[in-house]
Amino acid sequence: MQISKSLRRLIYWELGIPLALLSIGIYHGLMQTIYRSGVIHQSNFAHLDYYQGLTLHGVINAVVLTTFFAVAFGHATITFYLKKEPNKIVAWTSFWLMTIGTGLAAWAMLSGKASVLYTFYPPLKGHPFFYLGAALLIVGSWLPLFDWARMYVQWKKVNAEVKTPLAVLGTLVNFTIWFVCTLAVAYEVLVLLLPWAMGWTPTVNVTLARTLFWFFGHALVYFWLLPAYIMFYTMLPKLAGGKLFSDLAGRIALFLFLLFSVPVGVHHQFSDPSISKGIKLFQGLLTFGVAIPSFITAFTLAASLEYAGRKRGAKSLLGFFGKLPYLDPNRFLFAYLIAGLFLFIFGGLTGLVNASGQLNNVVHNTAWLPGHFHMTVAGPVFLAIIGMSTYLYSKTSGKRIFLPKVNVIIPYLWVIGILIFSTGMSWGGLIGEPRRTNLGLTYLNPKDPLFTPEWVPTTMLALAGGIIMFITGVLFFIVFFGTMLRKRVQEPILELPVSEVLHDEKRIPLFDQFKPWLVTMGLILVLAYTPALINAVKNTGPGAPRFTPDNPVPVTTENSVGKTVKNGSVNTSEITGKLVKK
Ligand code: HEM
Ligand SMILES: [Cu+2]
Repeated sequence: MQISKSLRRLIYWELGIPLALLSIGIYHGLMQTIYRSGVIHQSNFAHLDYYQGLTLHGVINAVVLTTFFAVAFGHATITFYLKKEPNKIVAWTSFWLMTIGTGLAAWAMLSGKASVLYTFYPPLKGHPFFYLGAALLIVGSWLPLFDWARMYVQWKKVNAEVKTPLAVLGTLVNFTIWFVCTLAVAYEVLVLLLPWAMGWTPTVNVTLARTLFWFFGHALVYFWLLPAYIMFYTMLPKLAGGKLFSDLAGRIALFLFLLFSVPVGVHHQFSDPSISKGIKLFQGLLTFGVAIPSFITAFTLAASLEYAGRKRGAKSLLGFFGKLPYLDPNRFLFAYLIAGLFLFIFGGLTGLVNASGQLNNVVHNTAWLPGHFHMTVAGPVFLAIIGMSTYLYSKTSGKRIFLPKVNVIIPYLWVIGILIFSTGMSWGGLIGEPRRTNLGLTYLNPKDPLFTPEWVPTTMLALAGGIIMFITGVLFFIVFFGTMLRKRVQEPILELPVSEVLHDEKRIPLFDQFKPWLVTMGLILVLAYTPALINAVKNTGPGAPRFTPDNPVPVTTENSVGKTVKNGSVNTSEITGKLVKK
């Protein structure tokens, strides 16, 4: 379909800005593997410190890129399926809020004032602009939901008996999850962290902050993932040359995500002492609930691919795998999606280890974790994002892809890089190699008494994988930005691959309306989170003063020195004496 120039521009910027920033993210990815393997024994390189780089890496790759993309892709799917464009004032306001927020946070990180990692746990304190930037990015990403919901209600009035297109359902489910979960992090940032970072409140309740963060943080991973799921259900079967096996399966999976995405965040806090065992067990069980939509998806997609392969002449039981268009430059999106799905098998399996209370003790805070999530967020999520960005850009600009044959092998190179990288990280994790640690300074420095030779092969493997990933990342930039520099040769249009459905079940009202699901979502949330939050408020230890990453002594301001801080919390002046640091 034809779309207005304004919407086209919006989509270009929302894809282009985070992809340009991604160059910083990918650079630091490579650097981390270099520091960690002991190739260098420095705390910083090119004026950027390890933790500053790690913060930039996590925030840009996992938060900025994913959020901008979800919004751009949401505009594209809603416009394409509802055949109507979103309100431009809302869409551009959202864009500017996200961009200004990203700019503020980027300034804080690049100037070294917010090396607090993308989880920004207190008592580490970042510059107030970091928190403000994050809040603006989030609020900006909320706005389109209200406009899309309005468009959907109008569409439904005219099409009451028509099933809501799966992609529209997915986008609305995703942004509903996003809206609900970000309320918690907005509260954390605006009520707990900002006043504390400004020095207005002397201490902060660390457990409460962490609990609110993970209320958001786990749902965040589904917010990353659902755009990829939308592509898997509504595009992959078509790209493979077949049909979606069941439309209803997709609907059920999406609604189950609405129920299970948020009330499981405590599985990131299995080691937090203030939260009681019962809540950990309950949320741990709910976590396994997410396995249901995942298996529904795995079987539905496998059946859809089998159908495609058999249509192309496959005969034997698994012969269909050999008949799929893996290297067709005209269907390069297939390559990105199938490569991501392949990585996701390992991402899912390692995730089951993390989610199991006892096993989690073995891998907690080890390199196993980044080994796992580079096969999820840097796997299917990342590949779907970069593949779809190239696709959407090329269609809506009317430009041909630069180096199409390179484009179609990028996802496979990435898979090779990740598999080597994650093998090194996971193996290292199992023999105690910590995450979030610049190992080259000590553990992988032969001159240091802490030198740990067992971690030489594991970190070297991660380095080898990191180099391949970095080179693949550079190839992607050449293809994407090379395409941008080309001349328009076709009519610019908005077009998405649309899969027909093999079993197009008749409309079941329960699976075509939001209300019952939203109510159930609210109920499970209250059940799962009321006790967790009560624990966090009741079992709070001493409130934590502010620390910066470079100093074991808390930051304190002129006027809090010598004054006793509020009830039960530490007296920062006792610890610091007269030391004053701003
Ligand atoms: C060249 C490609 C990449 C390399 C070599 C790489 C490498 C690494 C390494 C070694 C770590 C762990 C550092 C530590 O814990 O000390 C890490 C963390 C992380 N990476 Fe990557 N990565 C790459 C791409 C990506 C992508 C594409 C994403 C997401 C879309 C991503 C998301 C993350 C996140 C969220 C963390 C955790 C940060 C933290 O612990 O605060 N990475 N990466
Ligand atoms: Cu989680």
